[in-house]
Amino acid sequence: MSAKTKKPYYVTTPIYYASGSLHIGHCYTTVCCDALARFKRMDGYDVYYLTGTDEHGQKVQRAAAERGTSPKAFVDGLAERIQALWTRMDISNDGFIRTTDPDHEKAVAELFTKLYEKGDIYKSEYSGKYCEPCESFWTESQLVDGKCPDCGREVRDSKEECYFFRLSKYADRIKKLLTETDFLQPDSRVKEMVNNFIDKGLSDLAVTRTSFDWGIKVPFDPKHVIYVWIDALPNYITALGYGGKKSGKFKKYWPCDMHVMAKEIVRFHSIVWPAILMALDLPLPKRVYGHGWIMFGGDKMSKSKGNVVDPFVLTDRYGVDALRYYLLSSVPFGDDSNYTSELLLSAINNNLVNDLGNLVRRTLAMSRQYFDGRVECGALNDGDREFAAAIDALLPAVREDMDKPLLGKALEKIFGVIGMANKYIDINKPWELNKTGDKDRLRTVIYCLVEAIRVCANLLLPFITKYPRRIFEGGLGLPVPDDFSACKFDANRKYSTSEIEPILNRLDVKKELAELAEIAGDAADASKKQDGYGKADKAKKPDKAGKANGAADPEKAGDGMITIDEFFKTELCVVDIEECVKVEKSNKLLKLTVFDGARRRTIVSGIANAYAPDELVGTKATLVANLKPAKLCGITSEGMLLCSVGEDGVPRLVRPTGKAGDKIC
Ligand code: ME8
Repeated sequence: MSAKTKKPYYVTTPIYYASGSLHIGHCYTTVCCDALARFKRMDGYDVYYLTGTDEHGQKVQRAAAERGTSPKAFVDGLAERIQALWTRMDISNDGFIRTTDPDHEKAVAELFTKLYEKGDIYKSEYSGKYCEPCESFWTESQLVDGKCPDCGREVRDSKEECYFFRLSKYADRIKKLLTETDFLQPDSRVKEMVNNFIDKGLSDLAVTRTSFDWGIKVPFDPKHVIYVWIDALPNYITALGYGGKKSGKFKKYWPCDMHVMAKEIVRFHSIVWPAILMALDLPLPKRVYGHGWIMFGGDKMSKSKGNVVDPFVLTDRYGVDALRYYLLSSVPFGDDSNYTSELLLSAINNNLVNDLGNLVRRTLAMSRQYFDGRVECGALNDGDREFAAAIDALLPAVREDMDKPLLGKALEKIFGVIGMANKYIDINKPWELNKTGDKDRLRTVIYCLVEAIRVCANLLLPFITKYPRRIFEGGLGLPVPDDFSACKFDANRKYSTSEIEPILNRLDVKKELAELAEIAGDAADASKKQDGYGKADKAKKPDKAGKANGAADPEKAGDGMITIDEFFKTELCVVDIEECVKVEKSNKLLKLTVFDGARRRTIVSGIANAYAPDELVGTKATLVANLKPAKLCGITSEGMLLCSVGEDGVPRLVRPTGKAGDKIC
């Protein structure tokens, strides 16, 4: 189908606050949307998948000030880290919006003026309860036990002149939208919104602040800054070019098919956002989906509470497929669920290694051993036909789950057929067929297994991105399909298979738990430092068993300190910079060739604001030599150059003396 005739499908994640490192909670939403986007693309839709960063507001301004850096330099660094995370997680987003993008800022300022001129925004005075971390005003009746209903923290009295959005005007239309259509899913969220907010009376919403200035200024009253939600929510249309000269994407993809977020911001997406769109006379999104939280030791995993799990660490150890699989299969879409290392390891060992990995390993090994990899189909018996029918039924069943969207259920169905294939081996006992010399039957049995693997790997492509590709290219000798057109049992193929690297080797759970617990203690300390608010909840920090109740062992890594042994794991050395060029499409990155006394390495470093490439050639720098290679802007960087960051937020090289290769300690 050509792009012109394909049906558009637009899916979004929330734009994440650029205020600290993201954790597996954010990965959850982004991976779920990615699976949806990949599935829809392969299912014949013209997909636009948007994610991005929410970069204005008091929190960001304060965090930047605490680091002695400008808000812009601060958010630039975080946006880069967040994009690196999405590259790591194989996220196939088509757009990445930052609320500091000039086009977004301009469109929001114009949209604000439009609403003001229409009378839907007016100036008045606000007095109420203010939750600083959430940047939300609340009425007394909305508080839960006198605390912020979203995050449970203390609120303070606050009074301020500000502009209001006339949310109350849209209350009836919003109630109808929520109760008479399937706009908001799952259904449990509708009740929450109607009972907790709409039926209590929708007040007009304060949409500007004068207490800080890191944000989009009200064009006709610049002492006011447009408050976070009316700046953030329109990202879903400004990213498509709404309000700008190039609005082709807006015409094509709006209204959005699926806004996905966790439950704490469903209120903004299902009440405030449709009201803004109604005021702008724009079509409403088709679906808002509020999933549950990943909890950690019974508490919501959050940047500001410090109980985070670092997705870089988990993917370094187990690979991207494992984390994606865990998130998509073990967290029921819609409900809360607890993260534990045990659950992650059991998903890896039981489902990926045992069920999927073993099926592929055994089948490819038998195919090689009995037929030198060449298998074709012979006469099918009743059992084979039943197996083939289950394979044929898979795509429609998975499609139905993806439309709901129930991603875990869809994966369960694919693993159902994988389980069936493992049973098919046990029932048909190929080793006995080999012994008795029934080669025709043996060939057909192996063929049916290869077919099951092919169809399951095809359907797994949206969910886990690496191993199914290896199955196609390495195992089955086939190109990786970009659609589902061949997702049915086909008796007419001629295979030439090869054995492939396993998805993962079986993990020693005890050993992994011990090592993860150690890392979790260190990571929590590090993320607390990065967060910078000094508000990390110590009592909830992961302890050495990965649970949320213990203090770290002072001998090891307590209170942000590391031991001398840990420090000595870092290898630092002097390098000569031999070549240096700017990285295209990046304002900050330089690509350097450095000599470390033994070999030349490519290093990508965010120092373009401090140096012209030419002035670095022939000078020395300090290299972190044993850092795992990482991709930045598509270039693999084989180490990192140490920098000091001054008050202007610009990193400058730490210059050593000595010759290339000299150790620094
Ligand atoms: O709220 N479990 O940004 P944010 C599941 N900028 N999902 C989680 C999670 C957890 N423990 N923690 C985070 C904001 N998430 C605003 C959004 S949109 C116009 C503006 C995911 O950085 C989940 O999707 O706090 C949640 O809604 C989002 O991250 C909150 O991200």
